[in-house]
Amino acid sequence: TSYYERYHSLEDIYFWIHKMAQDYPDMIKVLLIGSSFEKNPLYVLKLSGRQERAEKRAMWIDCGIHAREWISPAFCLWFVQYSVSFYTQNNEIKEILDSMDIYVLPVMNPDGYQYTWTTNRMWRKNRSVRQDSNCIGTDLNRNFDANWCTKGASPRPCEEIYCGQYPESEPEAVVVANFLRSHKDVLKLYLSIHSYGQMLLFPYACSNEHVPNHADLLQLVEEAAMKIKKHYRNIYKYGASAETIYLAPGGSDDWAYNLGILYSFTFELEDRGRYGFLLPPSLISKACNEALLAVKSVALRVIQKT
Ligand code: 0X9
Ligand code: ZN
Repeated sequence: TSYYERYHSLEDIYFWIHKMAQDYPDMIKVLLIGSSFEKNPLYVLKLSGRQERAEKRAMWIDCGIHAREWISPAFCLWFVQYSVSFYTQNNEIKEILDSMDIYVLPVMNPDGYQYTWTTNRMWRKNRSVRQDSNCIGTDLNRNFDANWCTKGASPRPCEEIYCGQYPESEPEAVVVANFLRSHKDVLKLYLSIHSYGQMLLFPYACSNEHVPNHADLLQLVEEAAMKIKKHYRNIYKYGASAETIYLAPGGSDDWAYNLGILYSFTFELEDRGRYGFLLPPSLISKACNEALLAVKSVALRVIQKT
């Protein structure tokens, strides 16, 4: 099996990031955008096509917000490898990379990810410590400033969906929010990769309201889900988060949407619960190929529309 059909430790992923930038100097740049609570670096890979076009737009993909969702960082690695190695052979990925720079954050929660390798495989949150509680960690996908800590999040530090002390109280959330804020004019598409459940979601999760471009977003994920069904005979649910999964405020996708990135999605990859977070390595390639198809489908539509 290839490197991409296995899961990798944080240390391995850091090594891989630098190796990729070295091997593909014309297409990949490494950006250090900040660091985590435990001072692990947060690296973003900037992917660009070889064709320079004026008015280049950009898209963002983050993986590994939740520590135990190992298929998520595995997808970011898969996606980067696919992009650079099929750029010359696959017209779709070429079109995407020539139209948009792609910012990929392979592990948004490095402290939590590392902890799932060393100590507790089912850890979800980051690893921040607070003075008023013995419990550790904030759910980074409840820490953004979108109806922060309302129904669907918890103010109690011991819970899995703890929202943190205030919006952007966590360094990982601040770093990502700052990057998105400073690139908001070029960013047209925001993607956050999670597991599990097989769902293609869009805002809002923080409210039952429909966003103004609901119909447009629905069309994009419906098309992506149809393609997955056709190519891989697998079913993905799709729709607004609040009605498709649950109410969950403080998420990065809703926050990015409100910032003005009007194509904002969360993809929940395989499976539907058989293995859950413990998706075996033998199923990585299928999960990633499905997600890749969805990412390409949505990105190409966004290029047409923006
Ligand atoms: O609850 C979450 O954060 C996500 N599901 S997971 O099982 N991976 O934890 C869903 C995220 C949907 N979007 C927002 N909640 N904003
Ligand atoms: Zn998640």
